[in-house]
Order: sequence, then C-alpha cells, then structure tokens
Amino acid sequence: MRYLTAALALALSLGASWEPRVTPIAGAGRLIAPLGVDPACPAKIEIGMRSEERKPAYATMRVETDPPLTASRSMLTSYLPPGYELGAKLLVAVPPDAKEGTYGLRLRASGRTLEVPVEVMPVDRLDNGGNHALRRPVTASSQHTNANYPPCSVADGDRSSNGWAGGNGWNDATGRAWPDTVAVALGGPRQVSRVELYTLDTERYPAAIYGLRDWDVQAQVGGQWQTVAQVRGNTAGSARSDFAPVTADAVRVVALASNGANDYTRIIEVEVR
Ligand SMILES: [Ca+2]
Ligand SMILES: [Ca+2]
Repeated sequence: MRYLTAALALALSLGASWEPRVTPIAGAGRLIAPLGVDPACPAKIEIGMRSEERKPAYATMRVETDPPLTASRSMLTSYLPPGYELGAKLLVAVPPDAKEGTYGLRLRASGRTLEVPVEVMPVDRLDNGGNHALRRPVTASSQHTNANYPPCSVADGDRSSNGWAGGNGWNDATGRAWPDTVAVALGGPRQVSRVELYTLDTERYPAAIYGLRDWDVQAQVGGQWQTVAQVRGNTAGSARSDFAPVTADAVRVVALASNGANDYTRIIEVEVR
C-alpha cells in the first residue's frame, strides 16, 4: 500500500512538472501606454503562444507586469495542437499616478521569456503621426451599455472594426433618435483641415448596412461650434472630409443617419489633421 502511494505520488509529480515547449508571441516589439487616458480605453497588445511539440498538449503562458501597471490576464492556458498558434488581446492599465518611464511586460512559458517594454508617457509626448485626436479626451451624447462601447475608443488609435462590441468603437444609446454627437478635445488650439471617420465595417457588419450614412463635422473655434464639412449618403467604411484650415480646440461629429435600419451611430475611429 505504501509502495503504491509512493508510485502514484511520483507519477503525479512527473506529470505536473512536464511542460510542453511553447514559444511566447507578442504582436509588437514594444507597447506605448499613454498616461491619464480614460480607463475604459487601456493600452492593448496582441499576445499568444505557439506549441513546438509534435503532439497536442496543454500549455500555459504566464503574463507578468511591473507594478503599478496591471494586465487584463495573468495567464493564457489552452490545449494546443502541434504548431498551433493561439492569440489573445491583452489590455495593460496605467494608474493615473504612475510615473513616466519604461516598465516590463513578460510572457513566460516553458522556461522561455519574451520581454515587451511598456513605455508610459504623457499624451503630449506620443508620436501621433499628425493625428491631433489620438488619445485625447472624448465625450459623447450617450453610450450603449449592452456591451463595451466606450466613447474614448474613437480616439484610441485603432481603426479596425474587428472585435466590435469589445471596446474598439462607440455605439450610441438612443435608437432611431438623431442627432448623436461625439466630441474630441484636441489638448489646445490646433490648426486642422481634415477629419477622417471610420465607421463599423466588417464582413459580418458591412458599412452599407450598419455604418454611418450622414454626418456633419464641426470645429470649436473661439468657443463656438461651426460646421466645417458635411458627409451625406456614405456607404463606405471610412470617409475623409477636407476643409479650409481652422484653429480649433475640439472637433465633433454630429451624426444624423445610419445605413440599413437607420438605428444607431457606430464609430470606430475619428482622426483629425
Ligand atoms: Ca478605435
Ligand atoms: Ca441615436
């Protein structure tokens, strides 16, 4: 009896210590995490792991971040067929009192560690590629709450419609009631002459049925909103409005109608140049 128990314990400990060979993967070599942004729109990065085994195995990858940063998951666990690559989205939150600097994000699996530096910096120091709206404060007339549609997602730098309802775009809350407005403060007076709007557009949710059709583009100049461009009859995933340069503190989109059922405003990103 004692012998059997010892053998069982040995088998269990061997089973527990065996880890399949797994390669941790990150979608980018580093992550930029701006300070002072709306917590509803944290920095995000694609992470994943690939099995290097010749047979299927359960694999676990641990996710570590240097405090005070926090990650949306501490591990990724999955059954992995040989050569299979599993991907997931990782959100990294920066508390408002965090100090500027470089922090560690580590993905660890089967003795391998992938380091992804996280650069925490004020929004003013971001390389915004000329997009004055990037990571600036956003306010909206309403927000649908049956899923994750934060207004700040229209200025999070992600134009992709993939993952709709998961925090990548804004859906208003007043069905078939217009107008809806979403405004981006530009962090001070900026000369602007172009606004590019990305509306919901995927294979499942095409813009011609779910996207925004009619809207006005307004700029706040000397405290007054003025209409600088109008879009009518849009059926595409994005539309660019060019207008005579104005010096504006904020830009807003006044949504007037959507395609298909003409029910809601669905905006993925607004870029201002
Ligand atoms: Ca977005
Ligand atoms: Ca509405």
